[in-house]
Amino acid sequence: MRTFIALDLPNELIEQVADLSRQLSSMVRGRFVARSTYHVTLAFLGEISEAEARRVMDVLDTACAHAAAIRLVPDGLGIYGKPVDATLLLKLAHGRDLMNLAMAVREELRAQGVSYDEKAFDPHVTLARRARVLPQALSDLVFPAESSSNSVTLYKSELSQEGATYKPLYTAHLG
Ligand code: 3AM
Repeated sequence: MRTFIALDLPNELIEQVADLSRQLSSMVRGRFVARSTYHVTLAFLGEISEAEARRVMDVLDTACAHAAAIRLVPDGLGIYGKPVDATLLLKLAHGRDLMNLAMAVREELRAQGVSYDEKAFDPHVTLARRARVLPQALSDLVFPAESSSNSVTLYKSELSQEGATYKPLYTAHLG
């Protein structure tokens, strides 16, 4: 199964990100993602076996055992890729607790021998894919307020013609 580990967004932040997304959708062409899929990826694992998935559940328990709720502080828009065909992101500030949690999850994955994509952690919420982003077209945006996440989830990602659907397999609570 194709999997990743992500911080979940609290409802008030989901509402505000959806509102930002609505504002952007009148300024940017692209495939805006469904609000039900908003998350902050901490580690992308790719294909793992059932046995590895069970070890990842232990990873979440260990990494989250002593962690408090994590502050999520919006920090403007960003893109991956070329502006004419980009992934459009809500960037998040690199707060100490957030960075430490991602590091703890990744360290624990290594300790359990589960491999993951080792690109540096860059906290964000994906808003749209295949987006054509012309910065001069963006104006007067209302950004989400800071908020806190209380849980980390192992997700299974199923790809189809309509895009990816994410199914929670296991959640560990923070705080
Ligand atoms: O948090 P976001 O939406 O940026 O881009 C994919 C998504 O991240 C990322 O994993 C999350 C759930 O699909 N992803 C997909 N394939 C990936 C890969 N090969 C990947 N991240 C790193 N390497």
